[in-house]
Amino acid sequence: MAVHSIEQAVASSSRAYVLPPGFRPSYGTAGFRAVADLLHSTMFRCGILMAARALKTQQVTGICITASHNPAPDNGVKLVEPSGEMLCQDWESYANDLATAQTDAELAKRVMALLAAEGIPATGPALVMVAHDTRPSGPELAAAFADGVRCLGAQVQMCGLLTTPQLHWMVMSRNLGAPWAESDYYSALAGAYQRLVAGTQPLGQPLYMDCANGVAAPKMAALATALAAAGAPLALHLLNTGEGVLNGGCGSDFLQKDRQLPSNFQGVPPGARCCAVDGDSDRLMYFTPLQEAGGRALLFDGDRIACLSAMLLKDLISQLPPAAQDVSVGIIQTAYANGAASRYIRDNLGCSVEVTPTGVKYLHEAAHHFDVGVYFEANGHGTVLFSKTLLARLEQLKEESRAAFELLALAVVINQAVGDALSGILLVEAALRRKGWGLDQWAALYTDLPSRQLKVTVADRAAIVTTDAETRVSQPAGLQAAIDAAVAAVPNGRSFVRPSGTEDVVRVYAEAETQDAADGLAATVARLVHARAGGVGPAP
Ligand code: G16
Repeated sequence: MAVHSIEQAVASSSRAYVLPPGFRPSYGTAGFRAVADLLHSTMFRCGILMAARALKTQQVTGICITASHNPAPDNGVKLVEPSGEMLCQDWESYANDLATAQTDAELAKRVMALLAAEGIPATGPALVMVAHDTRPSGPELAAAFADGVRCLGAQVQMCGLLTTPQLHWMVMSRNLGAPWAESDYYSALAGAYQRLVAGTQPLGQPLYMDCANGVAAPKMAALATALAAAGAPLALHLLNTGEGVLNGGCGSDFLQKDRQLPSNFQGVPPGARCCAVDGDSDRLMYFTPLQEAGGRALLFDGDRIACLSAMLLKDLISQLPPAAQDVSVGIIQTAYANGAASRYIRDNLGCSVEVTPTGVKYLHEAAHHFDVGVYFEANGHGTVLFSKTLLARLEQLKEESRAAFELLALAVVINQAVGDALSGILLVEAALRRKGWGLDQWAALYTDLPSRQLKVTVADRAAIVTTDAETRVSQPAGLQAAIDAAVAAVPNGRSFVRPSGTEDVVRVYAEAETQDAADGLAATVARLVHARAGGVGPAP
């Protein structure tokens, strides 16, 4: 397409997608997110951006339209690089530039500036894959996105309903020249799981899965069919499959924040193996109903999944031929990692630990520093990344070493593009089966320090600026000193605050020796944020 016709196409198509007055989208922890009604212009502009990215890289790119753990009326974008990872951070500023252009003409100028700055050819084959979660606004927003893609003369493939990690996996596989259809996803995971659990005993009880009333329900059912066909059936009870509100009183975020059983789990027996995912199925949390009254749950969060994964890896690596055992294993966490988990990793697993800011884009990047990078946020986002060098070494060894063969299977079971709750379930199930463990043994690794998370609404959450992987506040002045004083008053206390990148709130985290002390510290720090960072409404 000629340069002037691109400018015209953008300016003219953009008229159908007006930026709502006063709406200033900002690329956050995982992309743009807002109430769905505000997002048509953002979607259209993201379509232009991802077409440009496809033209620049000469590879397929993608988008999943989802607001993940947010309430059902919200929506958002997760933008997919050709590698299957999240949009490269260098391009986030272009995303903001396009999303915030005030007029059609200004948008067209910014698009032309992007194309010029990146040396992107005005013509060329380019394809963008589009999927969405179960939110009712998904198909309409996907159509707006597609209009943006077409402005640059690129093609769109509408993939319909998918989990976010499925779309990431499909983009990655397609660009690698590997089978990439949704059915290939199920058969690849199921076949690799079968290889990993061959010769081990099934866990004996069904897994109760909270599907958050989202996309995970039909997709896990399809994966279960593939597992049965591969000869490794998984006994499953799917709950919250879409009859209720998306993420409403259910799902991994509800469970992590409230530690209460999700809706419809009240009849599940105490001690049963349960798991929960979020609205787009990229977070995973295991849990079990506690005996005590009150519907409380014992959580097996991302930290604990990271420990279990690292143990499985270490076991397998120790069974490689001695000359091949020199494999670096790193664990990547954020400040939300429970202090007990960090201590357990340091003292017992002998793995390197790196801490990054919140956001899988940061953890994923750090995971590349190791032959195997295990990254999980406490909220259940994560995966295990194998370096290309290690995979090549394992390929050479797989005929002579059963452990090499099984490590290769593990690298297929666990999504190499991005954190994936469905593949994470297979990872956990395989690790427990191979150890012959129930939840009791998994729980006994360490005891979590009591913790509490709160949200504070402020006039402008950007007023809070953090440093040191979000563990310290540099602005507003004086807030960190006040938090330090509050923490010093609590034995073994720890607390930090940070602006959310997905919701319009400031998040508060506190940890201490007792639940009362953690609750008290979180409340104190929340009040400090409210008082010193422009709190809205009554003080917490
Ligand atoms: C997204 C990100 C995660 C992050 C979470 C919470 O998750 O992908 O890496 O942990 O947001 O971020 P924040 O605390 O900034 O709101 P999801 O599941 O909502 O896509």
